[in-house]
Amino acid sequence: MPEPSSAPVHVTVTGAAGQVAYATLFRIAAGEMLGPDTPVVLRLLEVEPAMDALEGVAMELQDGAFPLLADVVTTSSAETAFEGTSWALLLGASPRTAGMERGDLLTANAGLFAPQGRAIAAGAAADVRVLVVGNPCNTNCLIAASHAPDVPRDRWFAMTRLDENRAKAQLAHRAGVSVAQVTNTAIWGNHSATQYPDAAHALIGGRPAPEVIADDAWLDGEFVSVVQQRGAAIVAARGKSSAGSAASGVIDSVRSIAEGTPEGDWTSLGVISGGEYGVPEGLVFSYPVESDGRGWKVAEGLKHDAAAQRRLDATIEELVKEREGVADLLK
Ligand code: NAX
Repeated sequence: MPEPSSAPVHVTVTGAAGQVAYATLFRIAAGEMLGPDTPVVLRLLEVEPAMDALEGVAMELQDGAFPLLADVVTTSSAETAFEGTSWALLLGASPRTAGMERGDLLTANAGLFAPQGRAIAAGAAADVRVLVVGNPCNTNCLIAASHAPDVPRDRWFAMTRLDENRAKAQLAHRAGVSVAQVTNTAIWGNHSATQYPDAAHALIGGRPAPEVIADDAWLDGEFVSVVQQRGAAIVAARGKSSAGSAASGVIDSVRSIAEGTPEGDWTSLGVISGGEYGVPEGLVFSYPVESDGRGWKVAEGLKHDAAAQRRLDATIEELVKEREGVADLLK
């Protein structure tokens, strides 16, 4: 195989000894995320107690003998981790422990995402883009971005692509078609049980999903709740949260941002709202996003009926409350 010719792209992964990282790192090293011609340097951040485990991951990455993997940096310093990075994948987060209220979880994570935001602002590459996966990912993204005011607002993303992929898979299964036939599936709002998986605008083989599936009760009921509750269902079945499918969500998100979305289609991403669709400005809200690889915009002109608007209002309300809960921690 010829030597990759271009300069390596630095990719930071936090929570790098965690299970989502374990399912993601080898795919990045294999070129699935940035393509077969782009060498990468992986910059892996963990907390001090997880450094031994992280060394094991680094050894395995070495043993993969990936031609595109130019170097692996392991560190417990955010400054080192984000130095020169073009893609910051924030997978690490404080887990919710027994008896912890959602507010406590938000505060615990603020203590982690504020310094990471500052380190990104201080040391990342000029083209840095940040994808927050660690939960609660929308509000964690908001916190990190608020501590990095000089990093343009359109570089911050929270991951809802896994939810979109789940929704597509449900629609494909129900319609008895390949998932490749399902497009224009949007996740609106928070990556939580209030999210609105939108089948109304989805297309199956180019036709409206409600027309193809012809079962509004299923679309308004089971479809929405299965997607909203899928994370919990995986935990119940597997005893661990979704890691393999989350890794696919990470790879798909980055590729959609970097390579662009197909003509007429979009990807779901939490972005810093500019007020589109009546969402309060500044919330990190998941929208259908169209990318051309250089920039992106929220898909325009989608209409919501009253029931859909109620779902949107519920997820907006939850995100507003989350933002209020961390107001003291925002810059
Ligand atoms: P794990 O608990 O396996 O891994 C998390 C890792 O983060 C741990 O190794 C921990 O040491 C590390 N960490 C904690 N604080 C850190 C810090 N300050 N700096 C660097 N590393 C730190 O969790 P895993 O299953 O990998 O999930 C990672 C996160 O993704 C969780 O917050 C989870 O809730 C979230 N998820 C979000 C998804 C999404 O669609 N947005 C789906 C997958 C996943 O559940």
